Order: sequence, then structure tokens, then C-alpha cells
Amino acid sequence: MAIILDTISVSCQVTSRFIDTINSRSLWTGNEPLSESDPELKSIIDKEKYRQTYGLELIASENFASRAVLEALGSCLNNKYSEGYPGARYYGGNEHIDEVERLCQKRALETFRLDPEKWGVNVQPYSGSPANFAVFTGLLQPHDRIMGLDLPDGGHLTHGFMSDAKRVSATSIFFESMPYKINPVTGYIDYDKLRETSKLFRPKLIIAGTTAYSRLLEYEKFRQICDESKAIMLADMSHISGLVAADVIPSPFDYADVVSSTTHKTLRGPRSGFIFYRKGVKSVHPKTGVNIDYDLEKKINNAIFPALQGGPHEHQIAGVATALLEAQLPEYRDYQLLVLRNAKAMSEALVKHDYKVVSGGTDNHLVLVDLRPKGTDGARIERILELCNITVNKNTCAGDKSAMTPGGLRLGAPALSSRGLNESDFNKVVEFLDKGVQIGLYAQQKTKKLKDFKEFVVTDPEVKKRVEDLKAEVKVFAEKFPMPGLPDR
Ligand code: DSN
Repeated sequence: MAIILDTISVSCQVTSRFIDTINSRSLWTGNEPLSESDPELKSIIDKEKYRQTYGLELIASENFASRAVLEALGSCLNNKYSEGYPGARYYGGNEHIDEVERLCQKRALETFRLDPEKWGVNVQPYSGSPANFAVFTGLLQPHDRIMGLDLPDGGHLTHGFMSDAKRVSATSIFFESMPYKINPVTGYIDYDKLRETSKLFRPKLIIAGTTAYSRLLEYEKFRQICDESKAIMLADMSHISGLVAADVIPSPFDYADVVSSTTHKTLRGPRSGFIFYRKGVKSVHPKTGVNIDYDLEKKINNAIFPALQGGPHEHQIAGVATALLEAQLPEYRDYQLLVLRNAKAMSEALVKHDYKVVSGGTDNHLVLVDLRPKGTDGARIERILELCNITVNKNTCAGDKSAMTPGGLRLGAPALSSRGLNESDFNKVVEFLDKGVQIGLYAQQKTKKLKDFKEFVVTDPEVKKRVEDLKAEVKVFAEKFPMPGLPDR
């Protein structure tokens, strides 16, 4: 009997503790704001918002999406599975999702001024790398040959990067890749060499696309070279799609068979991707006179789903749809023209401050600075600038051996142009950059290895003071410019 009473008593205590816990806070309903439901995460997000707001964002592939885009991203569309394509899904309840995806497709074609009879688009790639791999999966057989701009010369990993030691990118693991290069003296793509090597290599696909190249691509030359090697021409316009949308630089659509892109760089949308493909009549059979159609649509759609991806991220697709509507506004064209002017101003100011700009200037949204003549490298200067809340990324320059301590910095104008900075503001930005480089050179004199440098810059009192001073100057400057998408700072 005593044992039974003891057991009942313990069980009552546990129950009462459980009820106390429930009473001490309200039940989780799923309707609590993030600040209540997860204050720890909210405070990290707030710190990131502070960093973005009070710093200078110069990473060439980043931008600030609009409030409308962020709203679409945070909408109920996140909740829905919709494997398949509009009108042919593997889940019920996709009536409105189909509307979203069709709207995005329609706006994508409109934004890039494409005839829906001649071009189609898949808006489901999760981002740029999956988009490129889907193109290869759909249009090539394993071990088919690909040529892309080498990573150290300004190409992307997915364009087939291999190091001396190994095949780094999946593109080089599952396909045979051979790079083309820039001319190290001029900094421009060496089209003659590409033509010569493509005739020997006979690739099935050539990529016209870059991630760290400040000049315009000569799409007509790519087309000729592709025709000579009977290669498919893929233009990866990820970096420049906003400039193409606004029609302020030449468009790859006049020449390419397939065009891939991310949607969050110059385009200024959410993180996502798309693939455009030609459709309709490709040629007329010389003997029979019968039309021969492009066969890209089915291959690319099947590569995205079911071959590579599962359910499309329809909240991202909705955000892309909104960004594409914004891209059709007259103010968007003004913005992209500002990006071009600001990048040029940044490049000219750097030259005035005695920096070596690769290729001598820029025709697009970015500038590649070679720091080797200054006796330093991108890794050290990236770190110093980061401490001062100026965000850049280290980048290889032609001839570099290491991607961890490359000779250059890649600087882009899109994000700060979204905050309304103009050319004279970019002159000021270059003054900040130069001050950061001077701090880096001081720290470099006192240290040998990168590891020692990194330790020194956060412990040496002289460096710490100079960093704090520059960071404070950057804050006062940056807070003058509003943050799109984050109005309640
Ligand atoms: N990571 C992107 C860039 O910074 O260029 C490309 O995917």
C-alpha cells in the first residue's frame, strides 16, 4: 500500500511540474514571432542586418533584394510541394502554384524580350550551379567534352574546373573539360586560342560565361567558334543578367542555344536560377525541305525534374517573378546604368590610387584588382577590410597558383548602387579601400605567414586602433544610404 501511495505521489509531482512548465509560458502555436519563438536566432539575424546596413558591400555577386521580393520569399508558398510542371504535378492543390510558376515563366520571357514561339524557360533550378549541371545532364552524355573559361582566369567552378592535383568540379568529374584562358597581358579572353584549341578538342558544348571578368563577352565570336566545332553554345549570364534585362549591355540571346543564370546578382531577385532554351524551327532540311525543330525543351525540363531536383521552391519562384516585374520598370534601367557608371568610377579611382586593374578597366559591374604589384594579396586584404566592415572577396589573377592566397580582389558595384551610391560616393569607397590596404601592408611587414597575419591583425594594438577608426568612418558613411528591403533599421 505504501509503495502504491509513494508511486502516486511521485507521479503527481511530475504531472504538477509539467503543468507548471506549461503555465509559465504560453503553448507553442506556430504563430509566435521569431523574436519570441527563437530569440537566439533572431539576435544573429539582427547582427547580420547591422553588418549589411552599417558596412560597405562590394562582393560583385551580391545585391539587396527588394522588400516585395523578401515578402514573396517569406510567404505561404514555402509550404507547398509541386513536383512536376504547371498542369502536370505529382501532388494535388497546385492550382495557385501553377499560376505562380506560369507568371514567372511569362515575365522571364518578357523581361529578356524573347518570343515565346522561339524561346522557352525553366524557372525551377534551385540556383546557378544546379542550373548548369542540369544543362549538361540534359544535353550531354557522360564524358562528353566541355570547354569553359578557367576558374583562375575568371570562369566558374561549374564550367569544368580541375586543379593540377584533381578534378574539382562535378563538371570535370562526369564530363571531360578543357579550359580556355585570358591573355595574361591584355586581361581579355584569348578567342584565337579558344578557336584553335576547340578545333583540336572538339567539345560538345562551349560555355560563354564568367564570374570575375570585367569586359563584355563577344558572343558572335563564341557562336562562330561553336559552329566550327559543332558545339552547343551555353551562355551563363549569372553575373550580368540584370544588365542584360535592362538592355544596357549586349545580350547573349542573339547567339546562344541555351542561356543559364542565377537571379540574385545584378538581377536583384531572390537566390534562384533559370534556364532559357531555344525552341521551334532550328533549320530546314537541305534535301527534303522539312523543318527541323530544336529538341532542347524536353531534355532540359527532364534534367531538372525528375533527373536532378525534387519539389521546386515555389516561394523562390514567386520572388523571381516579382523581381522580373521590377526589372521591367524604367527605374530599373536607371539603376543598371548607375551600376555601370559606378563600376567605371571605382576602376578609375583605383587607377588614380596607383592600383593595377586587370584589363585596365571595366565594361560591366565589376573590377578585378591585381594586388601583386603592391606586394600583397587578396587573402590578407580581404581579412583587413572585413574587420573594417568592407566586404570584398579575394580572387585569382592570371598566373596565380593558390586560390587561398590569390593575388587579387574582385569588387562589384551592384549592391551599393542599390543603396543609391553614385560615382563620387564610389571615389570615397576607394579611399576607404586604400586605407584598408595600407593597414594590411603595415601588418604584413610585421608577419610572415597568412596565419600569423590573421592573428596579428586582431591582437596588435596599432592595427586594432586603425581598424576601429576605419570601421567607425565606414559606419558614418554607410548609414547615410537607405537599405532596400530592410526599411526598419
Ligand atoms: N559564387 C558566385 C560568385 O561569387 O560569382 C558564382 O556562383
